Amino acid sequence: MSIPTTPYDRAQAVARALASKTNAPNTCQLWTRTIFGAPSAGDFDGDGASDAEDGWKSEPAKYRHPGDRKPPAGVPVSYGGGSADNGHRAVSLGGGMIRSTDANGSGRVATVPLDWPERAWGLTYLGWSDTCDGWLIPEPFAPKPPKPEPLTPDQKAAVVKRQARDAADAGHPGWSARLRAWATRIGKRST
Ligand SMILES: [Ca+2]
Repeated sequence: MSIPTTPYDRAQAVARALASKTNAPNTCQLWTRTIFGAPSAGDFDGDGASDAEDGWKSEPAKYRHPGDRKPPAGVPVSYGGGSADNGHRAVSLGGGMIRSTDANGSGRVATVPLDWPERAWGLTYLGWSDTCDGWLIPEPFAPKPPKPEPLTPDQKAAVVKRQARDAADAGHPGWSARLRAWATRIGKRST
């Protein structure tokens, strides 16, 4: 079974979160899902409010990491509770830091520690998820070192011929002759 993926991967989400400086007050869930390009979770739990707690509850159980205080960079972190029981959502930057709405005063996005919403707002950390509102956040592809192209028989033969010349120059005629014979055998493989 495959699930939809968000248009922004974890690395892009971090960059987008860092670039965001202001927010409409009290729109943490909207801000967070916009960072990932994820859809609305709506009033998932049916309590009459569409808020951050709906976002957390909408994440598939297998993609939730309840209580894990070491979220990777570029995933949503969720908090429960608060005066209106709306909870809170923010974007993990890794290293125990998050990018959060209203964290530098109302309407101002700021980088704060993971437990800041708990200490400042009395919320309870719920965990992080690989998904945002049910959409999987892709991990960026790690750059792979380019694979060297295999040498053709002609190229291999040229390398061995060069070694044969070097051996001759170094005063090893017997070894040079063996290398030349080897180069000839390799060269015959080319088509
Ligand atoms: Ca709700």
